[in-house]
Amino acid sequence: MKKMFPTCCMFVLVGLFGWNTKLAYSVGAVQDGLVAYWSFDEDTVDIKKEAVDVFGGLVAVVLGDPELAKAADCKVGECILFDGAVDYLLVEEDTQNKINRNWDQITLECWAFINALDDSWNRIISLDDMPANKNVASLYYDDDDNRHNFWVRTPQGNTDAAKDDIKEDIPLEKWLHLTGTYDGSTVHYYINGKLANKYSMKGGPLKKGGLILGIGDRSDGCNCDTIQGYIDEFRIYDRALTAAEVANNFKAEGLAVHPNLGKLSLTWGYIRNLRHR
Ligand SMILES: [Ca+2]
Ligand SMILES: [Ca+2]
Ligand SMILES: [Ca+2]
Ligand SMILES: [Ca+2]
Repeated sequence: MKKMFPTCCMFVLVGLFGWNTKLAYSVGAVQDGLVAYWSFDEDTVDIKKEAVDVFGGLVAVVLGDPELAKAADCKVGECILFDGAVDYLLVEEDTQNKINRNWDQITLECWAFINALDDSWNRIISLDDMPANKNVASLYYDDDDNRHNFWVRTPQGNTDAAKDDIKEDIPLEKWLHLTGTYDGSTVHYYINGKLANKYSMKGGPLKKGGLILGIGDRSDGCNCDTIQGYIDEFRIYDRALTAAEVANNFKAEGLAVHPNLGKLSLTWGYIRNLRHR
């Protein structure tokens, strides 16, 4: 039987012990090495225009007509629904060079719910320098070749999809927590907090120069690698998270809450999610 924690009891507890006791239930995502975090919660998204990274303040411009999906259809608060035609988000404002920089190591992490397969090279997340195509780090799937993986290319080498990918279609219509890490020589690809794929790719750093971040398509918006589905809770780190950290983030809802630092919006977001259980 599923263990329930009724809303009424939660408020009694909050009343008795105050915020700090209740907040001890919250698992926060790792922040060491975090570069940007898009929660895609409604207070961070203007769906006709942009979605804001709540950690670092980067702005993802909205292209096409994706929808802001309601919390009941998402993983943590609200999320973005892409229909496979044109829709994607593009991080082009990068005056601090947080994205267009050398990446000795990298982690891409998000929740994804894929509604339907089509075509090839569908990019859930894609850090790339298209159309040069010399540097790529992408959580991707490919219906034509029945594959998915964390795919990496640097000037020194790239993932051999035929050899290194998971050789089956990405599972449909279920939430998947996807994490790809690359430390310059080895790629780890985790699904739902567990290692699903590991392979050697001795490519060294991704190189600065035209690196842009696409969410739901490759960065040049070819409309040939779009996805049909939802993306929630996207984080990018400048180091390879450990297996234990990935397992932690699989359980996390947002970042760790620090009530004394005044992050009240995260606090209320947490309460809202508890109510939905
Ligand atoms: Ca969300
Ligand atoms: Ca569309
Ligand atoms: Ca394609
Ligand atoms: Ca297929």
